[in-house]
Amino acid sequence: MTIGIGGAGSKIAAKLDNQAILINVSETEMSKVDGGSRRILPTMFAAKGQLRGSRKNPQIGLDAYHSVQRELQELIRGNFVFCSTGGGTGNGITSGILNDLASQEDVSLTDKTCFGIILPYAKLESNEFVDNTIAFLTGPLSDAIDSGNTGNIFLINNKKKFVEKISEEHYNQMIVDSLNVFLSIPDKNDRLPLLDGHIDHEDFTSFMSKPYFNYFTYFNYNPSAPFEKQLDANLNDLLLPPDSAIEALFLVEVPKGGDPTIFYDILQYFSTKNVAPIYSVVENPEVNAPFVTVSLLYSRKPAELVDDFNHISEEHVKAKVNKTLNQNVSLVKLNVNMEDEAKRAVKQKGDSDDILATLRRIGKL
Ligand SMILES: Nc1nc2c(ncn2[C@@H]2O[C@H](COP(=O)(O)OP(=O)(O)OP(=O)(O)O)[C@@H](O)[C@H]2O)c(=O)[nH]1
Ligand SMILES: [Mg+2]
Repeated sequence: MTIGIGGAGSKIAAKLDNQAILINVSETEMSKVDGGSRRILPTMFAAKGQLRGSRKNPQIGLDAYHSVQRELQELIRGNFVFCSTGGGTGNGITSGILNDLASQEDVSLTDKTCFGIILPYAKLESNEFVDNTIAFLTGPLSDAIDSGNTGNIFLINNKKKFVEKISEEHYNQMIVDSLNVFLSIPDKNDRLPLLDGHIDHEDFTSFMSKPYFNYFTYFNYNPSAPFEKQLDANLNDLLLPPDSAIEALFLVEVPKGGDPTIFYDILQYFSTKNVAPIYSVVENPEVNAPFVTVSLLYSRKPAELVDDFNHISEEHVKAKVNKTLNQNVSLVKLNVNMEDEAKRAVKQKGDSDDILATLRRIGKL
């Protein structure tokens, strides 16, 4: 199930899933979204709030979160949440959800929540959107990821929308179409004749339950050309560009009677990156050429995340982003010494299971 929070989150969730639950503090904005099923209107305490939304103030969204906290904690389990980081509602309510996740004990694999997060294009959008985004990325999002309690995070980039002057409706459709290519992987494994490997629903859920950023792309694959070049040439510019992969998953669809061995070169590529992907090869009579869908999971520290966000902005915005960053947070470069970290864990908790848990939490296992 899909949950959409705030303006952007609701519009995208409703397009992705006709059973989506939509959440907005603004009745007016909510009434303009078609589709989805249930709608939740958290209670606002500020006068006139119910009509006007959070007015780009995440604190108002966060306050409203408390009126639906219990219900949302249940609803998000094992589901997919969409929000933008620029406004007040999606940012504020999702910050509440992430703060709660960060303070929970371990969340089980099937209860993990994935997040689709829409980032503003700073060059052409307001300062508040930029400030709110930085506070969100470096605060609640990073804390929740560090706790290991989130599933995959998809960072959706609005740059293309503004640069190519694409209508909101069309851009949302592009995002949803793209997500559907990735999300259809387990169904294709169910439905189509399998030629090699296998990705079943459990494998897919397990991949989606890891607290990393998910970047995926897909393209017609030419088996006689290097995979790496094709991966670079077919960047999915609806998402933030990836960093080096920690884990990967890919599906190769070959035409009827196609060569089922072309995936070995892709495995070879990942082996040079020290990644052992899960994969499968299916025969799809609807494709005319081999088609590959590939997903990379990667990790980012808060400062690097803001840096990524910087890269989608233009030069003159970077100064603005840096200024905000200096005012808001002091970021220490994390140099984790494994031995110190392990000793600290022993001192605190006193048994080796905890050390392993700690190493897992800091992403070293
Ligand atoms: N891709 C996409 N981006 C959107 C859409 N609507 C808003 N945005 C972006 O989302 C950010 C604004 O956030 P909204 O989701 O409108 O704000 P909100 O969460 O409803 O919060 P408030 O309106 O401030 O209460 C900006 O960066 C917009 O460019 C949409 O339909 N699609
Ligand atoms: Mg709104």
